[in-house]
Amino acid sequence: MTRDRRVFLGSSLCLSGAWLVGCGDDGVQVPAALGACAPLDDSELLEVLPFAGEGEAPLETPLGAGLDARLYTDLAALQPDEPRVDSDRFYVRTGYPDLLRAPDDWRIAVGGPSRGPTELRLAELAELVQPMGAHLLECSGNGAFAHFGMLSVAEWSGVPMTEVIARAAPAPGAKRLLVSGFDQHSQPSEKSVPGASWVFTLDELAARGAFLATEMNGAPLPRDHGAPVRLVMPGWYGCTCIKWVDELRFVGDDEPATAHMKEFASRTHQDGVPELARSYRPAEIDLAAMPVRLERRRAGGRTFVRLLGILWGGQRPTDALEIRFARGAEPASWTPVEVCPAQTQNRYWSFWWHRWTPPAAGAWEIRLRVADASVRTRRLDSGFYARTVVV
Ligand SMILES: Nc1nc2c(c(=O)[nH]1)N[C@H]1C(S)=C(S)[C@@H](COP(=O)(O)O)O[C@H]1N2
Ligand SMILES: [Mo]
Repeated sequence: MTRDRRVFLGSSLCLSGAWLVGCGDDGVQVPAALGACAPLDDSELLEVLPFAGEGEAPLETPLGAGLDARLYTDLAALQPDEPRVDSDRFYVRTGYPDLLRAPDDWRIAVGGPSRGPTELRLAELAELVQPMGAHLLECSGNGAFAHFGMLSVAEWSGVPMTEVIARAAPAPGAKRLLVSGFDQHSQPSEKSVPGASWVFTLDELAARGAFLATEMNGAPLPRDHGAPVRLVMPGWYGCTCIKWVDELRFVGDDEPATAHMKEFASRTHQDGVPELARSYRPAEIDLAAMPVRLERRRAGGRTFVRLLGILWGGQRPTDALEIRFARGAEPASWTPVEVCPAQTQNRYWSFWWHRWTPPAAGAWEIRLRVADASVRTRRLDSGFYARTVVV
């Protein structure tokens, strides 16, 4: 792990000496005085403990091609003072389509009942590009096989969908928009159906602050992340964040679900595979948390485990995070986890530390929960993000 990602500091970042002061709504809050939260004990690092039973997938290594291309972010390398992941470590799901010959003058076709143009030139949208802040993307197909590395945060610039839609000038009463991206690859996929498009309501796009991104971490969008233009739908799974966007179409209430929506129906927690787009629930990422790095440390002759973890997803911040360490079927209890600095946003992850002294040797399953029944945590509740360590 290098500290390369620090090169971003001071550019578009909003740094401040105090936790939550001096940042606009969209700024990245990097606590300059993280020491007030960081565990400043003078313990000695003995080893970084691996998570058990998560497979052998190599991290931060490009794998496969086309629709099967993957790169898994190494979450154990995260540093709490830098929420963003370098663009070349940001997870990839589907690589740049080898059949895409992107013209310099990229155009997005506009269809459906509209009073406006039949296409939007990216060049004309360029004047509307603005900083959009840090947002997290997670693949709905994330999992232990990838050490949960289909989850990353970047700082984005782009054009708010509300402004794009205004330019596209839909006929009055338009309610839904189909967003499609180029998705033709010469390599047949073993796992995925080609064709990437999702139907959103205009209200959802506006309420979530969706935008067409053209820049990531202060540079033009990298090829594998959708160059020259992709959708970012804050708070929704990555499968809705269409890359290489080449079509916007205003559609009616009876628009069928796309093949892409059907492919991702179960992973976005739909009931079955609905036939109509309007039957799909918002593909929201529920609040979730997991440890990302386990360090065995020693202080004053005693050893303990320090956990670094993340908290992400959900609609509003929580202060009700709890952790449980369970061995086999033995009874286990929940303990509060302090998120420090306190969670203030759900657009990207927050960090937490926890100190744990294993009471006995064995395989311990680590789970988190939110002790607040008003917060939906479907994946946490199902044990999806449970991780195991052998001590
Ligand atoms: N055109 C296109 N867009 C796409 C996909 C795709 O296969 N084709 N995959 C989606 C999925 S499943 C995810 S998780 C995100 C991944 O974005 P990233 O590779 O930039 O992390 O892109 C989405 N956009
Ligand atoms: Mo995904």
